[in-house]
Amino acid sequence: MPKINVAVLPDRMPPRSPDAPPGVAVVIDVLRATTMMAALLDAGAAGIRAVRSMNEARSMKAREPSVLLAGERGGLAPDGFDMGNSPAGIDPELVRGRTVVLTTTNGTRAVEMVPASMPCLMLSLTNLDAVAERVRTLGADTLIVCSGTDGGRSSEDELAAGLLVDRLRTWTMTDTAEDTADLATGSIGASGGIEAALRRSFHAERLVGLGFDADVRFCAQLSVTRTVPALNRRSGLIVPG
Ligand code: 3SL
Repeated sequence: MPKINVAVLPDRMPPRSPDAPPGVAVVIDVLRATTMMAALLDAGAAGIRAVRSMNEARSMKAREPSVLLAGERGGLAPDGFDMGNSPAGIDPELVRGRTVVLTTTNGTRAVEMVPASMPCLMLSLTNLDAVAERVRTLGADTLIVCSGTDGGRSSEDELAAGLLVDRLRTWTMTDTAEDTADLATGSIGASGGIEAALRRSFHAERLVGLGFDADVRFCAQLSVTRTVPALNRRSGLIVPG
């Protein structure tokens, strides 16, 4: 059976030996970057370029003015950006057919930190079952990478990670993967549902405080899309996989 592991933060990814088979990485930033990626593709975006810095994003726009700039710092759209990081606020008229350059504090950083040899898929609660099916079909050792929040662990990322592991219980699980699955199912039971569990996170409270309650509700939806954003290593674009 393939092995499933969870890195609770990007810098806790286990070291890889150069001759190891590539496996698959699944990056999660439930609030809100990977949910945003699936929602942008669902709204018709041609592709997403995930970059770590705002400078990088702005120079891409300078080189290629047709791209849209999206993202956040401190949860809010940076000056001059076409949109923030709000999946509930996407304007399909604006994004249809366009390439979106996305930069966020934690999620796009996590994508960049995945070793270039690994195929990379994006998980959110909204596409959980679609990603689980994809991973099962690929049948390769899988590393789930939680983006975390400002260097600390994120309960909402670990919730989604645990639900993915829970769907792959027949696989060989590392101790971290098994603990994550048990904690996720336990926390949903104790909270009375996924949205309630998500709302208990520090990050959800912060977003609600910034006026993004609709995003928290959006991000809490379970398996409402079949879109599996995947990083195309040749073009550098995240597209439906
Ligand atoms: O840090 C990130 O990648 C963001 O998703 C955080 S926020 O929810 O948009 O503030």
